[in-house]
This record gives sequence, structure tokens and C-alpha cells, in this order.
Amino acid sequence: MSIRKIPHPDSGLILRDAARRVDLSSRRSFLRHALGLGALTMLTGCDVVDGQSAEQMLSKVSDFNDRVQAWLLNPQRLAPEYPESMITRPFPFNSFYTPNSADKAPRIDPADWLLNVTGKVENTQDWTLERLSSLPQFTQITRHVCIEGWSAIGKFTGIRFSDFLRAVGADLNAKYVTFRCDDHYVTSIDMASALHPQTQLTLGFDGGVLPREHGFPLKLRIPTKLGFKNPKHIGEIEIGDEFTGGFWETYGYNWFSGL
Ligand SMILES: Nc1nc2c(c(=O)[nH]1)N[C@H]1C(S)=C(S)[C@@H](COP(=O)(O)O)O[C@H]1N2
Ligand SMILES: [Mo]
Repeated sequence: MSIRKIPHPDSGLILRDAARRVDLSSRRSFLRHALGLGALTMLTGCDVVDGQSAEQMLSKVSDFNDRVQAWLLNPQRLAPEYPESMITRPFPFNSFYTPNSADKAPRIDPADWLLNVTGKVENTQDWTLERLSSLPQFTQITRHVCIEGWSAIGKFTGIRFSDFLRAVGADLNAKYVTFRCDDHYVTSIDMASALHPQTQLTLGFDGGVLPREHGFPLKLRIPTKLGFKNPKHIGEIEIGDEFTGGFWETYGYNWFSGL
């Protein structure tokens, strides 16, 4: 099956049409409805570009259904990782503000920048970029899937978010982690997803410093969730039990949006 970087803009319709023709059990159609196209793309590694690739994607899900089910039910399930040769360059830019232009991304002076940690944590001391950069880091190459119909593979370097939560003495039994960004974007995730081993507090991109348009100085890279659950330019991380939702979530996007 060919892997294309930019899915067809009509991929949702193509997939639905193909699903009508492919005979799926109710369990499989549950998977299809519960996951949606973005998650199916992450799961199967294929993008829908035409009717044939949509059918191939669905039959791939059917063929490996039991494996997929086991994977779905495993709280430690991993998003696929990719070789260097598959990195998408240039990596697309996206934002909630209009015009949707990288020129509008906030300009942050690293010397002035502080990360606030609030809510159910033992240590609410602010983090400078220097102190944050001294924590151990790892690199992973994963696919970012945007709900608007594109996906791209990128290389991200940063701190395992579970290590950061432990470093600040976060209450790991709290329900939610909320991210407030310096362009006023907001999103939040559940604690299980926050503790997932691939969830990363990202400082580096493609071997260099995280570029301004991709979230300088700090973003959350969470490859088990859709693109809008990956906040850029993070200024505050809050741990708490109150549901805080997020920007796109108030427009009806599914809050969990992940695997
Ligand atoms: N602060 C902030 N984070 C954000 C957004 C945004 O507008 N502001 N857009 C989200 C969406 S919808 C996507 S697809 C990705 C885009 O990230 P990129 O520009 O690095 O590709 O960022 C997500 N995080
Ligand atoms: Mo997105």
C-alpha cells in the first residue's frame, strides 16, 4: 500500500463510501466510527487517497482486527515510529488564528520566558528554559495527523512528560492536565495520556531548536492524539480535577481525539 504524505481532501467521504461496499462486522464498524479517519491513518499507517486505498485501509483493519483490538485495549499502546527517510520536509504549519500564517506565531524571548506550573503539584516554582533544558531528553519520529486533512512525519526531541510530572511532584491521580499557550490557545488531556511513554514536552525539532512556527520554546508532542491536542508555545501547565476543555473542543471537536 502506498503511503502518501498529504491525504486526499475528500478522504473522509471516500472512506465512508468504501466502508459501504466493504462488508464489516458490527465490531469493525464500531472501530471505524469510534476511531475516525485520523486515528485510522495513525493505526494503519496508510492515507486515504482514493476508493481503492480506502478499501485497503479498511481490510487492513479487518485482517489485523484482533491484534488491533488488543492494542486498543492496552493502555501502553504505542503510536507508530518512522525512519529518518520518511520525515516530511517542509513540515506544514497550522494555527487557530486568522490569517493562518506562521508570521502571526508569537515571538518569545527565551531569556524572559517562564513556564508556570499550577494546580495539584508540590512544586509550583516557575521553570526557566535553561532549567527545563537540563532534564534528560529523548528523540522520536512520529506522525502528526491534523483533523483538517493532512498528516506529516516529524522528528521531535524533548522530556518524557511523565518525568516532568514527577519532577514537579504532580498529583498523578488528578484527572486532567491543561495547557495554556502564549497565543491564548488552550487544550487539555487526561492523566493516562499525560503519563503515556510517548507523550513528550518538546524543545527540539528535526535536530535543532523548536522553530517559532512549530511552538518555540515549548510544545507538547502527543503522537497518540490528533494534531490539535498538541499545544504549541506552552506558558502554563495546570494539573487538576476540573474539566477545562479547550479551544477546538468548544467548536465540537472530540475532546479525547486519540488512541
Ligand atoms: N498554541 C497553539 N497550539 C496549537 C495550535 C495553535 O493554533 N496554537 N494549533 C493546533 C493544530 S490544529 C495543529 S494541526 C498543530 C499544528 O502544528 P504545526 O504548526 O507544528 O504543524 O498545532 C496545534 N497546536
Ligand atoms: Mo490541526
